[in-house]
Amino acid sequence: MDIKALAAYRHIVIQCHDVPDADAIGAGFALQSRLRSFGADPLLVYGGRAEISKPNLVMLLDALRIEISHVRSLPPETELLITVDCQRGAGNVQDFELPASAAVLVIDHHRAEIPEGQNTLIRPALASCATLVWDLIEGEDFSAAADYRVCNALCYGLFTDTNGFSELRHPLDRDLAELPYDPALIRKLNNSSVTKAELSVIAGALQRHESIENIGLFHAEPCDPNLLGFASDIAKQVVGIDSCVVYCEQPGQGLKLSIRSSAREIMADEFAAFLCRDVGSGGGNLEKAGGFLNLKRIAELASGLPADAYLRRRIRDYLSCYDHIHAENHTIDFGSFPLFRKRARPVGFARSVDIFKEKTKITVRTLEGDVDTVSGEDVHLMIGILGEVYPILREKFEKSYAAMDAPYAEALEYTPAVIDRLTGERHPILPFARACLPREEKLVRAAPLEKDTKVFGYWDPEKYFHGTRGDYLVANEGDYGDCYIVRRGIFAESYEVCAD
Ligand SMILES: [Mn+2]
Repeated sequence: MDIKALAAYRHIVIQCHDVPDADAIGAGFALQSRLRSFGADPLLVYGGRAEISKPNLVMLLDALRIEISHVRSLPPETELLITVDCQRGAGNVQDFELPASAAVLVIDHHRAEIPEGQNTLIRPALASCATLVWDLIEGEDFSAAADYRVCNALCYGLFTDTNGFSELRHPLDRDLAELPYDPALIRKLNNSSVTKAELSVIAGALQRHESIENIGLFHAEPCDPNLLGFASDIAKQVVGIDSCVVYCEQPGQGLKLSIRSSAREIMADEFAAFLCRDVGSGGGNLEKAGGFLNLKRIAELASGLPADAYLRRRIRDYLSCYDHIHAENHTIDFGSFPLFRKRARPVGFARSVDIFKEKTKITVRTLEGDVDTVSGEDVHLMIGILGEVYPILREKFEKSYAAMDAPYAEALEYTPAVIDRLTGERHPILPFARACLPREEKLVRAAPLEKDTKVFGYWDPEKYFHGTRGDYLVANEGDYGDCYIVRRGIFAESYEVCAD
């Protein structure tokens, strides 16, 4: 999406969803600022019944001098309407009348609710719309980091959509969270988010609870989703509750969930994704997650069942559906499973010293998290088949892989980058990457799962592998204790049957 080309429209309106939150405001304001840098002068507006009244948002508008108008109609001369953090046509954004000739653009990070096409940019993998807008506006001649107002508007948007940066999902979210925002401002806004009336909502939620085995379920009055996070942070500390779900209705739309986990057997992000599967979306990290269950989709899937009953049923399903396998102590007869060979597929690698001067402190930003190391002749960077990056010692690399002459040219979901820790600059790896092939043949025993399963491996004391029926339970030939789960699609692509 070319922002400069958009700036050629004369009358642009940027519309946030009704009852705008910090993410909608921040994303809208950043986009407005960038369009202004190209000479356009977009209006920033929202519709709906209520005017912005949350104390932190009023402070935000004031502190960053953001001009946003609560409107009843759009100017008749509007040529381009951009909805941010929402999708024109969806229920949470007022459907204003527009001239037939006007163009419409949708920029959002929620699950698509309207047909996607040329005029939609919808990326649900991102935790905030601020992240998406930041990715759009950052360029050679514009740096959000250099603009106090834009930088803080974006970071606060991400902050509030990720429960204070604790539910960052995508590497881009983590990149944005590192912009030089004003910590005093964010702290002040963050500590002005609850009114006295809302304090009663939190107290009410904590009082109305039930236990489903070791999971606590708490019901809040309809409220701002951030309040759910406050309540769940308290609820998870109760002895005997391994995981908690705090939810409230968003009238006419669905249930908003906040989830916490304090047990190894439940990863909050996986639990959230399970609860929301097929009827919404959920995600987060090991300990904290959030989710949304869409009323319409629940009605399609389980007609007649009230949404809260559906949620209870999913929680019970979660507790009963998994087989647990502990790698160090299982009785599975892997020897009777068919033998497979891992297909040799080229992966990528780059010499760290091709990208950085020797002894530069670097952070390798992977899909899973950050790894710190130092560049040198002995450190290579590997790029796996999913675009995951990790450092490897050259000696180990040479033992395990044969470098090829070809450049590495896989299409990846995420452009892998490595960060210079001193300057904060991101350096892409792909221009330096070459292909290589694993030297050793890897043999495994594998069979499709008959039941949803969690495998607690011995390499990672915190996380587990989880799979559903049809995914593969795999153990390395020669060490059946080293077992794990591989998704069916990846298994079919990566392994071939081997005649024993
Ligand atoms: Mn948002």
